[in-house]
Order: sequence, then C-alpha cells, then structure tokens
Amino acid sequence: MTQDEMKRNAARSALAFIPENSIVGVGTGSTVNHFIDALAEIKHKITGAVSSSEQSTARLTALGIPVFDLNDVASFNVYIDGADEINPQRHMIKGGGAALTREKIVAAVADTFICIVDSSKQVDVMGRFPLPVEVIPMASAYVSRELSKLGGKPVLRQGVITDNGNQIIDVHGLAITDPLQLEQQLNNIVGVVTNGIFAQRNADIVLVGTANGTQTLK
Ligand code: ABF
Repeated sequence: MTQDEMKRNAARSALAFIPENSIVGVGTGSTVNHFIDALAEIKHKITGAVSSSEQSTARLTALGIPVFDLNDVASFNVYIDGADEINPQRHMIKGGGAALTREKIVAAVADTFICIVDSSKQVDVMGRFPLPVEVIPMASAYVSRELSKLGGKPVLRQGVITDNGNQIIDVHGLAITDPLQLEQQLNNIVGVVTNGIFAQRNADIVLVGTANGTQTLK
C-alpha cells in the first residue's frame, strides 16, 4: 500500500466522526485533501465547514461545501487535520504546508481535534521534521538569531508568504523532548506569530493509515 493510499484510508475513516448537520473544521495538506473529497460525498448531511487555509477553502468551495467565517461560528464539534509528525502523547509538529497559524486558531475553537496521518508521521521524539515557525517579516533575522540560541538551525523558507502575509522559518536539528515547554518558549519570542508545535492543544483522536488498515488512537 502506498503512503497516499494510507493517507486516503485515514482521511475516509474520519467521516464516521462527523455529526449530522454539523459545521466541520477542516485543516490543510494532502491528507486533508482526501478528507475534503470524502466530505463532499456526504455534503448533504452537513451544514458546512470552517477552513484553515485559502487552499482548503478553494477545494471545499469547488466541491459545493459552504465555507463559514470562523468569526460567525461560536463553536463546532470536530476539527480534522493532518500533521508532519505526531508523538505518543498526540503532540504534533504542523506547518509543512505553511498553514499553521489558521490551523492552530481553528483547532483552538473545536471541541474535538481528530488528526489524520499515515504511519510515517509517527515518531517517539519530534524534531526530525524541521519545525515551522511563522514570523512577521521584519523580525525574521532577529527570530532566527533567537532560534539559533535554542540549538536549532533556522532556514528561511524561500518563496513562501503565508495566507496572513508572513514568512516561515524552518528550524532544523531540534530534539523536542519537552514539546509543551518549547511551544511556550517559542511563543514568547517577539516577532513569532505561531510555532508549529501543537502540544498545549494536542489531538484528541488520531486516525493512522497503515498497511494493515486504519488504527484509532486516543
Ligand atoms: C497540515 O497537514 C500541515 O500542518 C501539515 O504540514 C500537513 C501534513 O501534510 P500532508 O497531509 O500533506 O502529509 O495540517
């Protein structure tokens, strides 16, 4: 089974968690794209979606799923999103798709965060995937210097401006043994908008696509 087939299986398994007549929180990335395609098959059973990126909004809209402004949605039940890495405590690294800020915002509002991944995303200690950090452009050099002090190797992601008009620094070489502490420490660096550690708000449920079917972790 290919990685993409595992992603697709995990994504389709998420349909079982979508309440009828609900507004669904939708993340970003190739695994989520499979979820959006599957959600379109049951769009008559849901009210619509709130989206974490222009990319996902375009896909949802093209498939006829109404997209609501998050400011018009006080609460909603389920947020479905992928991850770049996920550890046994269901902490994640996200942001490979440069959508981490809106993903973290939508996840904060959701009652339940369901992460859909293929098995290659599972790690014991996060950090092999370079940690994305969204920064205000004028602060990128200063933030890079601060990240270097933490032992990382910061690399400004070339040619990428986020939906929010910011830049991304990818931090290589970190061994994230205390995700909760590092997430808070990074949040305190002036100029950082969002960092890609999702630990304070981790996933509630993980659907893992494997060669032997989809595993549900809670
Ligand atoms: C998104 O899912 C991003 O945060 C993360 O980078 C991506 C994972 O990528 P993919 O599903 O394409 O493997 O939420």
